[in-house]
Amino acid sequence: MTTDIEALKASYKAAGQDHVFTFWDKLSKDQQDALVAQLVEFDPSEISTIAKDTIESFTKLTSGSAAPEDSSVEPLPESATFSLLDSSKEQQDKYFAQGLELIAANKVAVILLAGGQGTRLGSSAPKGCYDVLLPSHKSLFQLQGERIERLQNLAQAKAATSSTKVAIPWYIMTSGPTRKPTEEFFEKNNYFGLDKANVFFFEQGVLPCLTTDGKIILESAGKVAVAPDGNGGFYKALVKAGVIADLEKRGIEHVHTYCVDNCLVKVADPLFIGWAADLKLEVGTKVVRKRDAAESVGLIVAKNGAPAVIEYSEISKDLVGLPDSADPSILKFRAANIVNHYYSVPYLQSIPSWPASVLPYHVAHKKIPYIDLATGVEDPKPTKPNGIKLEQFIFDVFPALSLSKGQFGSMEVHRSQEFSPLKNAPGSKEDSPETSREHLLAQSKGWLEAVGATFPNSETVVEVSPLTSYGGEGLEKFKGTVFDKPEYII
Ligand code: UD2
Repeated sequence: MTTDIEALKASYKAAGQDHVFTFWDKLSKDQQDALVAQLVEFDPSEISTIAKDTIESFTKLTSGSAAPEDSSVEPLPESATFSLLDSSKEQQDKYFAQGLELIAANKVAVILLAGGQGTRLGSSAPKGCYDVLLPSHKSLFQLQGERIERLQNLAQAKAATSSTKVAIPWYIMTSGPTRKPTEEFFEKNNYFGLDKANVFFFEQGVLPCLTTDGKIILESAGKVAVAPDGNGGFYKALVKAGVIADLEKRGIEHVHTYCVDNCLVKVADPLFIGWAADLKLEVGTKVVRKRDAAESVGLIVAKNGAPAVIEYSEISKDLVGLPDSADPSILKFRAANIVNHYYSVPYLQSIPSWPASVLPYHVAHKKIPYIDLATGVEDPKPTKPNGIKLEQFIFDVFPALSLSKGQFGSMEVHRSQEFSPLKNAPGSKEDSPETSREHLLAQSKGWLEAVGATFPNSETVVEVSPLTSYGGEGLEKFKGTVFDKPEYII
């Protein structure tokens, strides 16, 4: 397909973005074609409008001149929350059984958010490939794949009467930089034993990086600097990549979506799915108690009566540290977002009807490789942030849901059992490969001690494979076992 170059140039000029053609005449035919292939993907007037609106509102927010939103912010009402910390085992078992039935009926799928670039971790490979140095040296992707396998087996036993093979389809959202290495990793690891017909890779969109006055940045003479459009790009990508259509084709009704870097994530958690299905939620989210006021997590709140998440990068200082009025020893706002969401398929099917305002753009100040338009000199590694990346946040759809109509719910879970994010480089005090390993092994040991196993030597290391146990079940045979060797993988 030949592009009308003059029309393209005119559309970029009309949007004040025609500087992207600064080096046009110096480009080879191939370079010109590559630049055009990028430019036709964007709507320059939309980019300029987003830039204007977003940068203005973000500047107000960070300069403290934004309207004081704090007054309209309260913790989520009890009616919209369910806590594993203070509900009965019977109630939890009931939801778990309900969720497992849904899995056994092939009505549950999983969507993994794996488009992030993990810059803080300092690894160039996709985060899911990361080995947190467990005795088994399993990657995060492998742990997640094996949890799916274990659940399929638990549900298959339940569905023993029917001939249907239980499958939990796994949709993996990547971004440009993570797509190829992720697919290669799955191929190399034979999809961690899963049937590759049930593993589906798709890609989120990208957006141009901008200068702080809203101009598209050229990375080089013939290339626009781009970045993934944020985990909120998930919704557009689901429609564009045909994931919704595939969910419909498979008769899926419930979706679990989660963050790749949480080594404790309960993938397709039957308890979570059963609870959300029982309450007929459109969207559900898991939270943990915030570790401390400084933890880099979003906060699940009620804002003007609707569910919302205030991201750690955008929350006001006074709000984040407010003590609880009833118990000053804990934070008033302590429901930490952990990128662990439930969606009903009917809700996802409504995506094409959403207004653009449902998903605003957020601004992240970043170091962006660029070419100087005046001198033609490239700076591949700026030493300080020189531009902005626009991204959408997956939880920004929450305010469009009604609490009074019961469309949204929040489930509080045990941090030690469900949340240990891998964010920071080795050696960091928190959220590092070392803390991931420590929390995973502590969970395994806790499961075995709960069935009556003993560890005479506190140095003993034991790793329970997800294929052996999903959440601590099926370990009764270790009752009375004395684990006295240095290391076990069971
Ligand atoms: C995320 C949450 C934050 C808190 C924290 C806990 C959002 C917007 N923020 O912050 O509230 O829960 O995690 O760990 O969710 N991703 C993509 N595409 C992108 C960007 C991110 O797929 O363009 C994925 C990424 O691979 C990961 C998840 O989204 O699975 C969270 O991304 P992150 O780790 O960059 O988010 P973080 O830690 O800033």
